[in-house]
Amino acid sequence: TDCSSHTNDSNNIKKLKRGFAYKLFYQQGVWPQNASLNDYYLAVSYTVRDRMQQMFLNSILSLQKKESKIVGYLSAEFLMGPHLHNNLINLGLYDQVSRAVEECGLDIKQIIDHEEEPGLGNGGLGRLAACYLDSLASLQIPAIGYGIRYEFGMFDQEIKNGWQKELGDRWLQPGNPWEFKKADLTVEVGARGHTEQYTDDHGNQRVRWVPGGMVKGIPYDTPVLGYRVNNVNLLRLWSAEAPKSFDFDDFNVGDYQGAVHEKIMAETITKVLYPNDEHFRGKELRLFQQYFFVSCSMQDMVRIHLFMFPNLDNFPDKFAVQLNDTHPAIAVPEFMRLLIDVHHYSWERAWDIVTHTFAYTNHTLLPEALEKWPVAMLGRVLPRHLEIIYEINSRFLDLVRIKYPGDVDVVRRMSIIDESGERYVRMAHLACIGGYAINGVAELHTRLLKNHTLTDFHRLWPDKLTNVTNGVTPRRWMVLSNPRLARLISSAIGDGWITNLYKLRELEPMVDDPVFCEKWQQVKFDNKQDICAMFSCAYGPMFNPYAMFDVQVKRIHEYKRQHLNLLHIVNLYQRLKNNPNLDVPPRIFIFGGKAAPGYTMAKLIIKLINSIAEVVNSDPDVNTRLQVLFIPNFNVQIGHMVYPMADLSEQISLAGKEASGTGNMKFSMNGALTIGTLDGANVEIREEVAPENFFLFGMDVNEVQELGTAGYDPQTIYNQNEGLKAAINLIATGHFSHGDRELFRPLIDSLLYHDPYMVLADYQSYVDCQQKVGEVFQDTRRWTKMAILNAARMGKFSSDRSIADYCRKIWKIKPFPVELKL
Ligand code: 26M
Repeated sequence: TDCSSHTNDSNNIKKLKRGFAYKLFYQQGVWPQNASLNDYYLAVSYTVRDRMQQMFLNSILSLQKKESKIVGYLSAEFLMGPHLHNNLINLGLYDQVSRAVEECGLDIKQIIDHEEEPGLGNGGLGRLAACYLDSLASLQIPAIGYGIRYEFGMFDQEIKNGWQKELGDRWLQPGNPWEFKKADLTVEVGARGHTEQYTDDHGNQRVRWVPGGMVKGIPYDTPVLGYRVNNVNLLRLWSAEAPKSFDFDDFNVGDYQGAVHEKIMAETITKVLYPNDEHFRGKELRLFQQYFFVSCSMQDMVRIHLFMFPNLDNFPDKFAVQLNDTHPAIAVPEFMRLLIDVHHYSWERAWDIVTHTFAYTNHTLLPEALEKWPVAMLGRVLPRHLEIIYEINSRFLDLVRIKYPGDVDVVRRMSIIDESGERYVRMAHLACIGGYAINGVAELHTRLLKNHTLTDFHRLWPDKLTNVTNGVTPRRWMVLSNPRLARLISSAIGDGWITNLYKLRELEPMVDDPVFCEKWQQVKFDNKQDICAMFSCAYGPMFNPYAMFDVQVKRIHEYKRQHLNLLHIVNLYQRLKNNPNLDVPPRIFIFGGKAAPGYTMAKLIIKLINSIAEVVNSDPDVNTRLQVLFIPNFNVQIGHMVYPMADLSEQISLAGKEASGTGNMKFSMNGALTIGTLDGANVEIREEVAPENFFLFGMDVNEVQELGTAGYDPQTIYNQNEGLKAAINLIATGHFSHGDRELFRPLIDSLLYHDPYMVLADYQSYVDCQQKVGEVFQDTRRWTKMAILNAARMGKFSSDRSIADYCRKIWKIKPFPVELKL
């Protein structure tokens, strides 16, 4: 380092230390010598936040001046993960803050790890929203993420006696230094009541909604940094409050209980995240949660627009509003209501604005996950919106009838209202009709949308449905979580890959450099040792970093087939027991993931993982070569440790069920090889890395379909496959449940008599493929080459590429660099 940057550094470190002391004294109210770790965490975070603030206000200022188009990303979930470390990296302040903290006698890692992560999402969909915010800012696209400030995010998972226990996530308890409450931007949201016609001052017939109650929506803003750019975007999360905090009128007339009750009801709205993904339950509070944050957000965008323009005519030129699945789809009738009832647009002009504003991303094909609200419930909670939905539907079906004269079936199929039994509002149809674009999240997924789930809409509007393959941010999922690998890569090819992941291709020639390969192995080994050290506290020094780390982390779901993984483990266990000389490399099977609290089968799968672990890990005949570990409470923070240490990534869903997957990308970027089916983005990953660098098994979508049509009988497979039969029998006869034959019966019976996700059909192909995986792993040079090529070819799966696709294909927005004027 040259002399001047050195003095700058030490100057800055001095300033940072002064900042910490100032924050400790004035913000936390403690002397440094009495400060707790939490005090220090807050003081460091506030100091970092101050540095962001200049950039943030500056970004808003230049936005207002240039009147650029803005993305409004509407999502019920943002699974951001810890902020401090990410902000330090994006600001380029990690080293300086680390040294400043060290000079205060502390360890930056300790402070970073102290952060209670904002887990405001279930899994894939919520984490995708967070990666997209990172890329939007890094690509200098003005954007606001709109969502819900859940007081309790995703529950914390504990394992007790092998079972999942849920604990409330009190993430706000220690204080959240990253958010700003914006009380002056409070909005009001109505609920229930009725609609009425009236004549306005100009003699026009109008409709208005007379809500039965009101709640206030209060925005909390979290600045979102880009990587080494001056742009700062915004995550704006809404919190519900009662309109009057203490109603003295009611108090005086004696209804004290009533007044307090109303306040409590209002604050229930944003109390807790619903922890079930991929499964729809028609809960009224959930419907109102969705409406609440959508109404707040649409009102907010309208306010911002009218601050700059005289009316809403040009709204679609200034805002692109993305619906992250159908959870915010009520935005379509809400914006219609605002335009017609509040801003007095005609239906036709309002519809033109609305249908040029929204675009909808579909994240699932599972029928049980598609949102459909009972008409009666929607009409009770949102009477005006139901009227508007009926009118949208009636006009839409007129169009369908003109397009397909005489075809009554297509009208039934495409209607927003499902009338096959109890009447429901199909939110996916509303989103398709109310926007200008629809997209799937991987090529295969989009193809299936076109040919099955949304085929009628695709036929009606062939240009509306497009693909944008998901991606993940290499800042968090490589630079932050795998510093050893990031350093090795940068030393070989420079650091341009961090903002242009395609540059990783320059690593390809390195596979022939033995020194580089050895360093690559060393990085993986060190990462594995880290996690061994971490778990030696809980389990003793039992985990062997020389073993293959075979990892499946994701929500527990039958369609993701954690139990297929388990059947292979039991089979391997039996083979090792029968043949102590079996030539297989030592393996640690690692699982992690949460089950929805009401999903009994998923919870039973967790119990089975832990039961198998208990038996296998304590059996000296096998435990030098086979171990099983369930990592409790898998979340973003634990993901930072897990993806970098994996040798093998398990992506084994039944073909056609996983829309994309994003964990698959995180693993490959960190040099894991994939064993996987032709599902979701696996297909594209395999295409990129080349088939010889991907362990493929199982049926493809067509074969799954054919087997389904031909009539699938799992029992035949069971009877014809000795290894499979033995594995299932071992579980069924209580080998892993202290002789209890009932415990796992529901799981066994489901496999034998229904097997909806065709676990048995793919079993042999999976076991054969795992055999090959073991053989290749024993050839370290070959494995390492394959791993390097995997990472080197991950360019496509940066969320920067995804966001660039959205900008070009859907939003029609160009980057908008912000200059820093001090
Ligand atoms: C719905 C209603 C009530 C309560 C919760 C929900 C709900 C919440 C989250 C439903 C689905 C939710 O998430 C679905 C999800 O995460 N889908 C995943 O999206 C990823 C990003 O596109 C894909 O990579 C995964 O394949 C897909 O499963």
